[in-house]
Amino acid sequence: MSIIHRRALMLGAGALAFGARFGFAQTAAPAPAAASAAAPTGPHTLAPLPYGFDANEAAVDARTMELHWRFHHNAYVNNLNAALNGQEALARLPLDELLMNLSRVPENIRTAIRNNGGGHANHTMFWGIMGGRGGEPTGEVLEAINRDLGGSFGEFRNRFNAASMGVFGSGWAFVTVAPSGQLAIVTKPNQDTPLMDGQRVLMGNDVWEHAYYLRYQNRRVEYVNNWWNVLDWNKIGERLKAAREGTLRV
Ligand code: MN3
Repeated sequence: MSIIHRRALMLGAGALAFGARFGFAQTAAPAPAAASAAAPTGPHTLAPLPYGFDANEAAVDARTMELHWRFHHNAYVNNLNAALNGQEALARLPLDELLMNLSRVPENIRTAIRNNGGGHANHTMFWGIMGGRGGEPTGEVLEAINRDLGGSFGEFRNRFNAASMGVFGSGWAFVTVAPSGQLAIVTKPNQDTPLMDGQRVLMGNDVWEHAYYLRYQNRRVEYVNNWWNVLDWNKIGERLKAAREGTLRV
C-alpha cells in the first residue's frame, strides 16, 4: 500500500468519499471542518493591543485586559462581520461612516451593526488612549479642557468621573471634539458612540462591569479614579490634532 493510500485511510471514510467526489483526496488533505465553517474574517479585524496586557496595571489588571480584548472586543468584531455578510456596499464603508449612517442600514441588521460596530469603534479608541502614565495634559489639550470643560484639569476630571458614575448599567463616558476643537462630555448606554450623532470622540472610558469587575467588583468609583493613571496624553493630543485636521476616524 502506498503512503498516500495509507494517509487517505487514516482520514476516514468521510474524507475518502468527499475526496472521491472532488478528486483531490490523494494530493491534499481536506481543510479542517472548523476552518471552512468559520465566521467571515472581514472586512473588520481585531488589531493587536498596542502594549502588553500588564501595561495598565496602575488601573486595570493584566487578566482583565486580556479577557476584555481577546474575548469581548473580538466578539464585537466577529459579530459585526457576520452582520455585514452579504452586504457588499455596507461592508466597504469605513467603520466611522457605517456608524454615522445607521439610519441607512437595513432594519434587520441595524441593531447588530449598532451594538457590534459601536463596540468595535469604542474599544479601538479605548486601547489607543491607554498604556500611558497618566499625569496631566499639556499644550493644546490642556487649553481646550480649560476653555470648555470647567476651567481646570481637576474640575474636568471631577465632571468626567461624575458622568462615568452616572451611567446606569453598562455604557461609556466620552469627551467629544467638534471640527472647531470644541470639547464636550457625553455619556452613552451599551455600545453606542457619539459617532452615531455625527460627533468625533477625543477620549472615553468603558464603564461596563467587564472592564473592572475582577479587581474592583462593584466599586466603579475606584476604577474611574484609577483609570486616569494609565492615560496617554500624547495619544489624546494626537487625536485632538487629527480632529482639527479632519482625519480622526474612530
Ligand atoms: Mn468593554
